[in-house]
Order: sequence, then structure tokens, then C-alpha cells
Amino acid sequence: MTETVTKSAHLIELEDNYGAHNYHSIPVVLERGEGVYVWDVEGKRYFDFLAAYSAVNQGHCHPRIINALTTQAQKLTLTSRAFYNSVLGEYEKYITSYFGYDKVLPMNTGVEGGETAIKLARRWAYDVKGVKENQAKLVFANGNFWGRTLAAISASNDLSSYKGFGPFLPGYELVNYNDLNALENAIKDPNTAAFMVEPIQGEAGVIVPDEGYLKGVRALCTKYNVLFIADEVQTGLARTGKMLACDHEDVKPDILVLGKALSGGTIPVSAVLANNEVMLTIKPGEHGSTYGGNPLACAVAMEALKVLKDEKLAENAEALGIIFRAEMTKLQAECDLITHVRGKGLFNAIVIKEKNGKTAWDVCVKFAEQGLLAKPTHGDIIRFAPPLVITKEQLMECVAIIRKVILTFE
Ligand code: IF1
Repeated sequence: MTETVTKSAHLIELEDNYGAHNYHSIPVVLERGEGVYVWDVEGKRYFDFLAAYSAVNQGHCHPRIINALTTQAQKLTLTSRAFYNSVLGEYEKYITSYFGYDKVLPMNTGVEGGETAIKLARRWAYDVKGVKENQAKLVFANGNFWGRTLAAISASNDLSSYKGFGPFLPGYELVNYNDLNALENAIKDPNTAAFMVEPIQGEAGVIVPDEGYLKGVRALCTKYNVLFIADEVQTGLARTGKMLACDHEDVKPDILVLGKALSGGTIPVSAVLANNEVMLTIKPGEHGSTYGGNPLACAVAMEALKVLKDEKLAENAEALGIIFRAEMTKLQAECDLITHVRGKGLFNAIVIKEKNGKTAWDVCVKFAEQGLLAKPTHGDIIRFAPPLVITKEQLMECVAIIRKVILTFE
């Protein structure tokens, strides 16, 4: 009897046979996305509650963003920065006024944004602060995640990120997240160039710092003439209920790193924003990338930013986030599987207590069977981050699915 191999199984096998094994994916093969929904190759529909780790805040295949992409793609996609192009200047003017900085350095992936930020910080330390050559110190928070390059994993204290990839970049120091005393002790060192931190730690499991932490970071960095770099690659662009997570405490970082939803989930676009004192320390020919600032990315990013404001996605995330956490807290009271509920806006997570050998992974597999896609991090944490275009009705449908699955594990 020939077993009918589903299309999904066949495609999973292809990835297994011909692709690097650098991911352990939930066994769902997606083929189409629209708004909050994705469909697998068998035509089954899911709520996407991961939104590509907050890269699809505007919803899958947002018509305005796709239109910007396809229109520009018919004209000019890439010139390299050897020449000027007709879109980059408009985009630079737009994004710098959107976030209130003098200048932007356009890159592609989030980690390139982080790398650019720390290069700027080191160069500023030498040329402006007067730190001796090669003595600049960069401070990061335990639990940070800002990408997979050697510079990024050199800052990691998560074994699964850095094990087996040494030696690591020197001049780094780690302090506990949400600990202003530890931060002050580290950055009072006159060789300190910058403190790079996520306003809410994503990969660590949506770790929300105490109210006042970001204000404290801002004050300490100002006091010790240290650059405050906010990695808003995941928390930025309306995800946490404000345009930037830093906006919850009205603090302005010296360097702002954006990525992911900057392109609405179409092509890799990242950006580093700073004022002239920092940004102009890098001179022509000292940094860049083949695709950085390409006209296609600029056209897409402008539209993606416009959509965030036009559709009031931060306000929607704020309002629906309050409802979602209230529903999760109610569910937590009805079961002992959920030990924590936390988050801000539509950037949330629940912590699952392993029960009868069942883990967060098993819960996510069950979610998928019930039509909701989410993925665990660090074994026991499930991050919930739907596209910010989700309606209250759709959110309540997802709450019902989460409730149904969680209670079957009781
Ligand atoms: C993977 C994690 C999330 C980020 C922050 C910079 C970057 C990321 C705060 C780098 C990227 C991605 C990487 C992706 C999965 C995803 C992720 F699980 F890996 F940690 F979101 F939490 N700053 N995060 O979260 O941006 O270079 O990827 O564009 O590596 O599996 P990137």
C-alpha cells in the first residue's frame, strides 16, 4: 500500500536532505500569507502568532507595501552606493524626521544594524570621547540577543548562541539586565563607549524591565558620557504599544537600531539612526554594504513606516495587548501549567511548567493542530506576537484556541 506522502512531508524532506540543519522548525509548511493568516501547502489556515519574530507587524503581504515593492521593482532595485539613487535621499529625510535624529545609516539585517551601532560607538569613543585606540569597552546585558554574527555572539551569555564559535571579540562586558547599580559600576569606567540593550529582551523570553529602568539607563549613560544604544529590532515599530519601546519611558537613545518590520516582512531592511556627533565619525569608505540603502528597500521601508501610523498599529497593539494579558492571566488562574504571563502591547509570553513530560514545544505543536502558530524559546517560554493588524474578534478567537489547548494539558 503506497503511503500518500503529503506535500508538506515531501517539502520537509527536501529541506532535511538539502538544507543546513540550523533550525528545528514546527512541522508546518507555509505557502501563503495575508494579514494575520498563513496557509500551509495542504490549504489549512493558521493564525500567525509569531509574525516572523515581529518582522510582519503590518500583516502578511500588506497591499500597500507589496505595491511599493512591485512598483519600485519595475524601475530600479539596486545601484550600490557607488552612485546616488532617486529614492535614498527621500527615505533618509523621511525616516530621520519620523524618529527625530540627524542621520540614518541604512543596512539590511538587524545584526548588521547592531554591528554598525557598535562600530559607530567605538569610533565615537576614540574620536570624540578620547578613549585610547583599541581600549573602547562595550557593555551589554545578560540575556541579550542581537543576532548570529561573531560580534553578536561575543556578547552572548547563552551557550547555544556562542558554544563552539570562539575566540570572541574583546572589549565586551556583561551586566545583569534591569540592574542599574551593575550598569553604573560597569560604565563609570572612562573607557566605556556604549551600553547596547533591548528595551524588552525578546529571545530571553519577553523580559520586561522594571518601570524606570530605561530612564535610569538614559540618566547613567548621560552622566558618564556613554552612548545608549537601543536595539529595537524586535521591540520597535509599534510592537509593544508605542512606536518604540523606549517611548514607554520617554527616553531617547543616542543610537537607535531598527530592522524586521521596517520592511513589513518583505525584504531585509535595517537602519541605524543617530545625531551628527556620532554618525559623522564614520567617513566615506569606512562602512557600508552592497544592498544598504538600495532603492527597493527605501521604497518599501517608507511605505511600511507610513502604514504603521496610518493604521494606528501602536494604539491597536496597546489596546489588544491589555485584553490579551488579562485573558492569559485568567487562564493562568484556571490551570497550573502557566507559571508566568508577561509582556507589553502585542509582545507577550507565557511560561509553561513542564507537566507529564510535556513541554512548551508539545503545546506549540497542539496550537498548530488547532490553527495557531507560535514557537517556544528556551524550552519553557512561548512568545505570542501576532501581526499588529489583528482585530479584537480575531484575538479572541486565538485566546479561545490557546485556552482550549492549554486546558487539554491539565
Ligand atoms: C534567528 C531569535 C528573535 C533580534 C534583536 C537583532 C536581531 C534579532 C532584538 C538580529 C533577531 C531573530 C533572529 C532569528 C530568530 C529571531 C529571534 F529567536 F533568534 F532570538 F526574534 F528573538 N536584535 N532575531 O531579535 O536581526 O539579523 O536576524 O535580522 O536567528 O533564528 P537579524
